[in-house]
Amino acid sequence: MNPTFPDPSAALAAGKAPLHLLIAAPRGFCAGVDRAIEIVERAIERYGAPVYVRHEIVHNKFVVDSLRTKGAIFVEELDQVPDGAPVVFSAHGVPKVVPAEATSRGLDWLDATCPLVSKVHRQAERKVEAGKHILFIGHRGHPEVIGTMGQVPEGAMTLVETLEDVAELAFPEDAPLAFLTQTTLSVDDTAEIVAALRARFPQIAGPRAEDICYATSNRQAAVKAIAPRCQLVLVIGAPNSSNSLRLVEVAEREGARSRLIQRAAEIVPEWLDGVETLGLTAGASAPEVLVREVVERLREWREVSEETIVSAEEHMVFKLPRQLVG
Ligand code: 0O3
Ligand code: SF4
Repeated sequence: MNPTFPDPSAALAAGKAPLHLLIAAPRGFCAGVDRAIEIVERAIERYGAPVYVRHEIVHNKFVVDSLRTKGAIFVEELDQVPDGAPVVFSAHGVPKVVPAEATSRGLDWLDATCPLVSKVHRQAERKVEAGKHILFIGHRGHPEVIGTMGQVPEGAMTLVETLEDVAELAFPEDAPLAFLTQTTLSVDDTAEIVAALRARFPQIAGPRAEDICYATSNRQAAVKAIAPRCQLVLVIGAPNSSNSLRLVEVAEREGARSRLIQRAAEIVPEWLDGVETLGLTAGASAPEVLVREVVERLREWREVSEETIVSAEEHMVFKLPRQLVG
């Protein structure tokens, strides 16, 4: 809260037109990202550098680069980890074969999979044990999707990305089906896909509550709260960050132009032409320091007033793996 409104006449005298910022809250780091980064930092303290990390710990270059300077080495596959080196699995989760292989090689491994992603993994196993075939709503090729599909035997899960995919499913109406979802999807798109699944397969079993996590839902709702008042919404996040990409879509559906940026330097000054109210948010993997960097950049061009619009409070904290406690 605490909006600071500059004196418009002073701003105009300085040759800078006023720009009002609506900053979404909640934004930025979620509990799963906080935990994943802390796991890497503590692993470096515990084992000494280097500590290997399989895949970007979270999808943010700034975070990855800072951990690299502390002694993390990022690789894509376990076979890039030398024998005897400690390795951390990223927040997005890994197929079951990955920890199994790490164990068989005698590696010290730590799992930074977000507990909310792990919860979906366990649901997948349980549904398959109960004889269900799973329809998994998610984005093909995303590491969380690869990780979740890798919890069950091949052929036990079918990926559904769109309404068209639902229409093309060849299962009989009474097939023993269940659905699960990726944690970082669009709340609105997913609701439509789930409704289409329920219409085609009335007996389909679903999770009791949405698998889309609290942080994803809250960040999308926070964008909905600001975007209708903005001509432009900037989302700080990486192009491979699913949850950040969804925030751009939400802003655009609410009628604002929206751009995904990784750093302040990517802002094109012309984007601000005609913009009086600018929305600002950050994906779950983007640190707050980058939000401040953007605000400072905007201040170089315009007289900026800031207003934070809080649409929810978050108090979630996840426990660290027991190997790192005590
Ligand atoms: O899954 P997504 O691409 O949004 O991942 P990010 O950007 O690293 O954000 C953290 C979310 C996550 C680890 C999976 O839920
Ligand atoms: Fe966990 Fe949600 Fe954050 Fe993903 S976005 S790491 S599921 S809290």
